Amino acid sequence: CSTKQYTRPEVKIVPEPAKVVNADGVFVLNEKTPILVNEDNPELKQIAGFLTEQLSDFYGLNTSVDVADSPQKRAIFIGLDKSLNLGKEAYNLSVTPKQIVLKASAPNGLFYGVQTLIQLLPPSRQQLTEAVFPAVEIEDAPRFSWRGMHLDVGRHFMPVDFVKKYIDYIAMNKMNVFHWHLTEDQGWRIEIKKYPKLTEIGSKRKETIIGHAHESKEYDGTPYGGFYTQDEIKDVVAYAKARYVTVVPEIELPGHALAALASYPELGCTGGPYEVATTWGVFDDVYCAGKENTFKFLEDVISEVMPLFPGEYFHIGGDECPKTQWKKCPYCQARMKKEGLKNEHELQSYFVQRIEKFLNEHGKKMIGWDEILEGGLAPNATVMSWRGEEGGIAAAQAHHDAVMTPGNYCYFDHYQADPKTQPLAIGGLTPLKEVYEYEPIPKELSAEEGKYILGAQGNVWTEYMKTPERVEYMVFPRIAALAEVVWSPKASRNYDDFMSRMQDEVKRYDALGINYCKVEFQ
Ligand code: NAG
Repeated sequence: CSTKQYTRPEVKIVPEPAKVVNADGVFVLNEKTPILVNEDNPELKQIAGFLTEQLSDFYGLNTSVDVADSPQKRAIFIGLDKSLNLGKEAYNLSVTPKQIVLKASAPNGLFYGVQTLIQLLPPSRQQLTEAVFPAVEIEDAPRFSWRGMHLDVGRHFMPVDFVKKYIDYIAMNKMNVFHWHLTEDQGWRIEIKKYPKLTEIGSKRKETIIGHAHESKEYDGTPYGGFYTQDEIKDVVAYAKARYVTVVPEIELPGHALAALASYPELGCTGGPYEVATTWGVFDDVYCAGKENTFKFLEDVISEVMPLFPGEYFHIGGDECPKTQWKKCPYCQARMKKEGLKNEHELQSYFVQRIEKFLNEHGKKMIGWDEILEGGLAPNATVMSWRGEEGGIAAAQAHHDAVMTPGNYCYFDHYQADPKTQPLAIGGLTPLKEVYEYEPIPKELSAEEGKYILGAQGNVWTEYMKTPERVEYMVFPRIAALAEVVWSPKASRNYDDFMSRMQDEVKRYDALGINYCKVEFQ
């Protein structure tokens, strides 16, 4: 059998690693090949487990994980090596005909190395007695630290099983943030024990608009609802942690709050009654900025939410808060007078700064949509720039961190091809190539200011995505383009090369049963 000839498979990794040096030959794995970790600890074994799982699930190859101090011949060695001094998410991978050695200074890097190893194998499911890895030397590390995907579960609720799949998708693209948009006008989706009506009332709407909200007057007459218990949230957060994904919760304030107001009408300026929204858009009724009760409520809610999410960031929304009610509200006007606030933008800023202070006191960093710049930015806030890049530019110039999510490039609720050929979406047009060509550091910024850009994120608003299948369709393959934008070196960006690697990646989507948009792959 030593004379057996193997063809070396091509290396096609998405996102493209920082440095790839191809070599001759292959490493051949069979069921006897040891998969070794250098420490007898559950975390390393779990990381190796993602490889053994893939081997058995895709190719029917049953391998097992053992412990060994150093690399060995005819084995895959996964070694944590702090003395390497690599960045937390970096890894070095060496595949030679003799052995495979994966090393990193932190488990995060090893996890990404395993993702790369998986991509060296055939993209389709097939029964194998041997798996063939191409010989290659890879040194890899991400360009940005915030590589995010957002999911709006307010407009349409997504079941826990799918949320976990979504986290898998984030991880396989070497992304590391899941921004979970948990509250909306159309539904409050997280159990809060102190305020049970938030889910009893706020998680349900009596019906939903049919078709496009701009032109339709027709409703489906069907009650709709759903929420996550705190136990489910913990389960999802643990699932994400094992995949090196940080979950950033978003509790929206002061706007997009109708579901909360329907549950506790005293939190609005007029006292209601309010109804959980049944159509999409921006609504005038928002939290009252004058009443102390509003702050008491929000601090209570935040106090319950914070311990569920161990990550350092807490997203407070902050977008699209009409000032209509505040202008008429005696409580809001009294607050403005007392605090010496010149206008309602400053009142919003007061609101957000109070919440930031509370979060900071509890060890959390606040992040919000770029409207939090209006009326004065909270002292430590990170800005998520969605109305173009201006918010991110302003934040970075003021030496605040920013995450770029400009609509033109990062809104995956936009059409990805000619709308006439596509199922109904909100509007816009953001084809795969456009996402790929996005540059997160705006040219307006100096090199120093550019350092405040933490990364970028794809946003998935679900007004027009009722099911997980639709979410997948809007997300794939655009997530791969964004992953490369935030992971790979700027200089290696090349759309044709990306598309040639994607030919294999979409086979992987097929094997995983992912419902992706095929327009670029026919
Ligand atoms: C904006 C809203 C969002 C909506 C989306 C649709 C942000 C920060 N706010 O109008 O609630 O679902 O765009 O593209 O995006």
